[in-house]
Amino acid sequence: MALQGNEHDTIAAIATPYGESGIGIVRLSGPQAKRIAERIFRPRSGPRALTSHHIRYGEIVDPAQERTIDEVLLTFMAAPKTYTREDVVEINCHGGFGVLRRVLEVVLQGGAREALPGEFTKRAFLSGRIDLAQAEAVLDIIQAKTDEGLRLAEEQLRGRLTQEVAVLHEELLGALVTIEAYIDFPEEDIDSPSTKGVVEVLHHTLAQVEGLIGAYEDGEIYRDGVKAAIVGKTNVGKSSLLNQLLERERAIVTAVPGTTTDVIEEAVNLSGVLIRLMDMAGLREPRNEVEREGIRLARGKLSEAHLIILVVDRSRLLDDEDRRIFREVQGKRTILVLNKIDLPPCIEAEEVKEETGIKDLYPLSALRGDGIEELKRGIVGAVVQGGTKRGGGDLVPVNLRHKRVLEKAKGLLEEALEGRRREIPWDLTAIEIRQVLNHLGEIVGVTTPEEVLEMVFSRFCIGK
Ligand SMILES: Nc1nc2c(ncn2[C@@H]2O[C@H](COP(=O)(O)OP(=O)(O)OP(=O)(O)O)[C@@H](O)[C@H]2O)c(=O)[nH]1
Ligand SMILES: [Mg+2]
Repeated sequence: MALQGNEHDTIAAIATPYGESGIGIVRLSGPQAKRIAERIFRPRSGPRALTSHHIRYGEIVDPAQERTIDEVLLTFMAAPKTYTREDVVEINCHGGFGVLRRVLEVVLQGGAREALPGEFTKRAFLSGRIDLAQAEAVLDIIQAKTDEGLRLAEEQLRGRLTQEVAVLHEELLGALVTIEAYIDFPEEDIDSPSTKGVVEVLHHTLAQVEGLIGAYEDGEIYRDGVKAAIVGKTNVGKSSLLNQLLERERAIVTAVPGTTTDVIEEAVNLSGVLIRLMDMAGLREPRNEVEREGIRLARGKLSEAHLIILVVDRSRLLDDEDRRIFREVQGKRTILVLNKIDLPPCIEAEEVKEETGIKDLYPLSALRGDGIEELKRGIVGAVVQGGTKRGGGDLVPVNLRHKRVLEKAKGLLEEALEGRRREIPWDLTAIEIRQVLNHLGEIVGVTTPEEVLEMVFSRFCIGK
């Protein structure tokens, strides 16, 4: 299997990105790390033998030819106080691909093998230093694109989700022990488990699991950004608005209705939240094949958007095309933009609020930029307020893998509750609770199947 390798091997990899940079790092982990390093490292002064957690200055040489490869800083860190809990060596070289490749080569010739993607972190997991949810957090930290995404990942690395899951695990286990004692030793006169007590635990666990599933959706917003679709009929200024929000001329703007046909997606960071803006064709009865296709695409994007930015042209009367769009976005989280306030008004804000039922309204001029800052704040507000069921400061990091596992747990908890209502035999309830416990264990990696581990770690880059 791709990720298995022998866990007693000493692994090595270039841990920094390929390309030119100030420094680049070759990293080793495993029982041979120190021996290999001492073989290829010539300190400028002091003994050849390396001491733990000291940085040494010297050269890496190819021992076969006694040729210097690079001038480096080398750190040896003895197990167990290391990232992997094994002996680790980090060699800080000059950051050129050629240099790093040569250093890695002599390390490999010395007896290490090339690390697989995520293998360092997998070792940290296998050695018990971090659990699976924390290992995933490492990846999220590397991939975080916004401050909020980073905050969430760091929360997870500190074990936030693990703690929440541990509490649920313990409560359920308590219920299971009571039930099993009753099933296993009926002759010992143990009281029948109180249905009420067990049902309470099941209800409470179900509510918590549902809360965590909700937290996934909130977290997704911070992790992957919010998809915001700019919607309206043609010529209302959607592309002009996109350009204003991006502060550059990304989309073509003309006075011809039907200018935009493709979907244009661009991300902008608003107060730490990544907003993925989508500008698209104006929604109307298509005039030709190109527009028909554009509108079909636009409708698809509209349905996947977390937030709709509905644009209305204030300098024109509302018509059937506007109204059809109002109906189309109904039920979605929408904020309203009243554009072209630099022109004489034809409609009142109140009128549009009433027709759309949307209170969140921003008058602006996408031509001149008036009102754009207010809209930016409004977008962030709509996302954060509408998104976080548990309150902004209390996000729990839940990823898609956790969510899938939690959904299985949820289904089983509902079945178990239904079973108690119908007063089925206790051993069936016990089986369901045991399955829920297994699923909760999967989140932190106690009962995680090997394929899942492989999937998690293969998403990492080599060298992490
Ligand atoms: N006066 C004024 N004109 C604007 C404003 N916003 C956009 N326009 C003009 O309205 C016309 C259409 O703007 P676009 O941004 O292309 O509108 P759109 O909604 O993307 O149009 P389609 O792509 O055709 O659906 C252009 O001539 C813009 O300059 C505004 O706030 N004030
Ligand atoms: Mg356009």
